[in-house]
Amino acid sequence: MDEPAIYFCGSIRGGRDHATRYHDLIDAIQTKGTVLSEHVGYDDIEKEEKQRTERDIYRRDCEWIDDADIMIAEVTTPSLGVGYELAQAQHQAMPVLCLFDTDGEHALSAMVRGCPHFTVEEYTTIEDAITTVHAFIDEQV
Ligand code: 6K6
Repeated sequence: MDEPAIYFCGSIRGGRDHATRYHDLIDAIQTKGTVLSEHVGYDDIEKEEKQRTERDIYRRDCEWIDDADIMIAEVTTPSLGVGYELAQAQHQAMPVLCLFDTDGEHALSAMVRGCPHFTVEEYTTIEDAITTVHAFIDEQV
């Protein structure tokens, strides 16, 4: 695998408290591969995606997950959509890294932390998270 296609997951309707972090992680991931779901880090995702129906968003995101080689999810803010995407990746036997900030307000779901298919890594600084992400991608290529 030369230049992996990476699907990045982060909360949208679950809450945008960590949107800046998603943006920084996406930038860092782009040095190692192609991020299919760049929009997850946009400040104005609601405006960007206003023209699309929810069915269109669902279809497009599922197609991108089908095309992805690796999934990286920032799971600090609980999100139904991210949980759904993680299950899709497991179904496709795709490598999955979940990043969890230990300073967050919520405990991580046991369905994520307990899933043997997912690599769950805790972090406290964005620099640590980026180091973890780069090492995970290097292991897959
Ligand atoms: C319009 C208004 C608010 O959000 C929008 C556009 N919505 C979405 N656009 C693109 N991807 C989405 C959208 N909603 C959910 N997703 C996918 O689910 C992303 O890939 C995220 O990783 C995940 C977020 O799910 P929720 O449940 O937090 O929204």
